[in-house]
Amino acid sequence: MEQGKLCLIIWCLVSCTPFDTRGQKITDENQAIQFLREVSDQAEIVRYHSVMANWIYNTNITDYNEQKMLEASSVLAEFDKEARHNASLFDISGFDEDTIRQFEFLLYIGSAALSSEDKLEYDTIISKMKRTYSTAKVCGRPGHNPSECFSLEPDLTRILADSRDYDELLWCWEGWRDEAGKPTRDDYTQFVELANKAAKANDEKFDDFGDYLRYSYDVDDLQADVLRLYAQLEPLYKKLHAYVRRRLYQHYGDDKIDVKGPIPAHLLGNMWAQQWNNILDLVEPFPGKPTVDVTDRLQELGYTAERMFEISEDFFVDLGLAATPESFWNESMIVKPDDGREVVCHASAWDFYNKEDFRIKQCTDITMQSLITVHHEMGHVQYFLQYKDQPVVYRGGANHGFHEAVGDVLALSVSTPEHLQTIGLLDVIGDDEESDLNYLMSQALKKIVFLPFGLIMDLWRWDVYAGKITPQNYNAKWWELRTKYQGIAPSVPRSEEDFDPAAKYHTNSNTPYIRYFVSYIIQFQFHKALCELAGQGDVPLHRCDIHQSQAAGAKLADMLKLGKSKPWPEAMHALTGSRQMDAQPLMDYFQPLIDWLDEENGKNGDTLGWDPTSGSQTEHPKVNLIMATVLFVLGIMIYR
Ligand code: D0Z
Ligand code: ZN
Repeated sequence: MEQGKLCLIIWCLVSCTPFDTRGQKITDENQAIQFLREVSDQAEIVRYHSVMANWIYNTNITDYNEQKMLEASSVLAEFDKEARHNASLFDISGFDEDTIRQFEFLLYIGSAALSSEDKLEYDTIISKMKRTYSTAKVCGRPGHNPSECFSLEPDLTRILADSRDYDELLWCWEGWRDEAGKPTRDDYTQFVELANKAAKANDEKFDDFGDYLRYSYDVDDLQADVLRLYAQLEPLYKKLHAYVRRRLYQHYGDDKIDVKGPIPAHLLGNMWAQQWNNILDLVEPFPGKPTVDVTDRLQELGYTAERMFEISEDFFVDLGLAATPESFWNESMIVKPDDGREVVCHASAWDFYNKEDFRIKQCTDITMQSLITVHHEMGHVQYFLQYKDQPVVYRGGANHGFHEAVGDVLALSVSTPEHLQTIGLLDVIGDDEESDLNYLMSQALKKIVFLPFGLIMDLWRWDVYAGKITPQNYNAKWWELRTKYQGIAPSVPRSEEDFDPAAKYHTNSNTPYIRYFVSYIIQFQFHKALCELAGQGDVPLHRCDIHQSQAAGAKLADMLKLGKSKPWPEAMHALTGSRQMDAQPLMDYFQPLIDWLDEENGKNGDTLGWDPTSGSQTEHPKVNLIMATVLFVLGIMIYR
């Protein structure tokens, strides 16, 4: 739509809003409700145009499309600012709880609170970082044509997953960091300054941008909460870590793996070592059993991206949940284009805010991992569909972790060997204890392994926003966290020339990450509750499949329909009976594997944990300084 119409909307918001001429705040609640309704209707239109411009850019990266996207973003920011201003003309103190809640959401507008110049700079920097990441390619692969270049999706992802060649993996790992991480260091530094400015512009009470982002979780101290949860789960991670390290030692040898140290970061099957399921073949507890990874099978059967999305759609619909509209199937981009277009391949789900247009963009690969991602994205779309009739301020997850959990919860059922057999993706499944442990191992490599990574992404950023980590130690602090929590270390020297946090999409795209940590905890709470509703309360949690349970589907839909109209503990209570994040269901799910790991680690005489200094290639400025001094003194002594 024409800029003119958008301007009209904004102008109307300013001047059509009735206000008391004596400068007193408006106390009439009917007027307030009318105002909220108008803002929501107009927000639908302004947002639609901004999302559309974004979509066009993300599915066709060009300078022109970037320009259009930046323009639309600034129109949206002006709109949000006006809405906030007009909301402030009301005295909300005597209003109904729900009216107050809606007003409060209008007050916090993120980066839109910046001046229009700063906002443009902020958007431009993020767009530039995202573009660097999305168009990065690694060339010069040893033994290949020097002009042959590799993109993250699918090339580098596949190499990381499939190769077992130490040096080839390292080339891939280092090359990606050189191309996607390093170049955005200065942009990122500038971004942090503007982000902090935005936090202050929302409300002086925010110390910095991290403080602003944590606020949406509506708890006293989110960092303390997640650290407490992780402390409960860390023993599980360390057991798994020690076991995997032993198996890698057996495969790669003692010159590559130190059985008491951190694990080399490039050997775990994933570019960021955030999930290790791709090396299941190296670590499977009982190798002779039927496999639980259906990648080969999907390829043998000639599966397409469409077919994978249909599998997911069927699972949602069979629970009695909403079907995706026709336009979803026509307008989504579920295959990487081969017409020379550059696109943002990183998967995403889109709500166009007009109650009918919902899309997914994914460079779908024919693998089990990708099938899980399909379910993850379809979970977002299901949430969009369920809350579409809420006012715009309520169209979001009860908290961000809820939004991330929906698809993953369903995938917990879909991934069970029994279910995969039902839909023809596994021929034979073992129903003995050993097969069970193989399956639990593959799940642990996705779920338990993710926890420390899901935590450190924002531990690092929160400290950056707070000024506790500065550009002078960006990378050193990153590796400190990587080693402390994940027990991994780089196998090539890293320095402040590098910028490894930005070799991850969410850093360059400014997407917060603690939502995934939260999701990985609460999805097991949801799974447990749904399994009970599905009449599977007696089945071990890891074998439960809620397939076709109308009771489970209905209760889930009830929670999703709320959007963020109620505080998240209420939404959680309605489904699970609990008002808190709770790690217990996750621990129950994995209990048989944990027992087995105890036994196995005991047999191998392995001690848990790692010496953070052994095997690390990170530069230690203090050590360097001491070395330099020692050499200097020695030099003087010799000279004399
Ligand atoms: C474009 C959001 C979703 C709605 C938010 C509403 C969106 C993209 C992001 C993409 C994925 C890519 C792989 C799966 C999701 C992502 C993380 C963590 C993770 C999660 C599950 C999993 C493995 C890893 C990662 C997403 N819409 N408030 N976001 N996942 O902003 O409007 O599309 O990055 O199995 O590291 O890969 O959450 O879907 S939007
Ligand atoms: Zn997601």
